[in-house]
Amino acid sequence: MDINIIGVPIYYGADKRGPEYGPEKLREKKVASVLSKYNNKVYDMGDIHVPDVKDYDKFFSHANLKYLDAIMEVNKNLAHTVYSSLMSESFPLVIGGDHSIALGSISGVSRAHKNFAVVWMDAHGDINTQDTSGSGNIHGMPLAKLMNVGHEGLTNVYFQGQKVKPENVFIIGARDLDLGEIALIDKMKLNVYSADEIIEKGINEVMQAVMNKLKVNHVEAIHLSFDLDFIDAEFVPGTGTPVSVGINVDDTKKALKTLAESKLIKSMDFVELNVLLDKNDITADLAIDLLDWTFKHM
Ligand code: DIR
Ligand code: MN
Ligand code: MN
Ligand code: MN
Repeated sequence: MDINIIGVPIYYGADKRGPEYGPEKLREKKVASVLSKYNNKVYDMGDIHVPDVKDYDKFFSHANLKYLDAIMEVNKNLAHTVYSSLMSESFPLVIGGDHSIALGSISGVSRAHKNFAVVWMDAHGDINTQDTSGSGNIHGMPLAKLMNVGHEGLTNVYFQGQKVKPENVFIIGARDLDLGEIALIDKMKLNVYSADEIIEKGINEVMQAVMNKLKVNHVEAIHLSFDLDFIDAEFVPGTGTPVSVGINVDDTKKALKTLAESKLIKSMDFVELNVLLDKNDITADLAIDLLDWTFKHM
């Protein structure tokens, strides 16, 4: 297949420096040539422009949405880039950057597909709003906005309103949810498979449950949004908000393999590589290994 690598060098959603160097780091690690094995043609489309905003200006347009204007702008441009990529029958691989960029990538996907699923592999739910978030960090909110909950600047990125149906949202690996997030998950009846459930039942059983629901829902495509903190903190020093009692690397690979072999993944985010926190490139090398593994099974 044709793969479009789209870099988004942004840290504004995390309000912590480091993820903005993710795209360059993975290029340095030869991500394009790694993915061009397995008969892929890989096109590095470069980076989405991220405007310069000073730290002291981050609350400029909202008291609990840091860097709101820049994040809206970046995601609008990212959305159209992802949509254009899908229209040219390519696979957009969006490399972050922090997880706020899922807002743009999934908005682009939403314009291209009628009935698609979002598989959100993350220690967090990223389903806060400006009212429930304790941090004001937008990387903890994209999933809420994509379901049309929260600030209208963010729910209306690229086009107005809901981008993904709640029944098609699958959160896997959650173990650090805020109270407001739990309330919204219950209200919208989202499919959540916690880290505890994975540890208890085993990853294969959980992934089978996910695959069954995808089938019942007749989805035509999966957008995979992979946050490195899905993996247990022990194995990912280079991510901004690591959480322990998580998923080991073997189980992560099993989950990615099951999803890839479904042949339904048509687009993907790979986010929250914090280059400044990484130790000896452990997390960057793991990132390359996981991408290699995933595309090998597609
Ligand atoms: C927390 C942390 N729930 C927040 N979220 C993170 O700030 O909303 N998401 N780290 O990736
Ligand atoms: Mn996340
Ligand atoms: Mn996370
Ligand atoms: Mn995050």
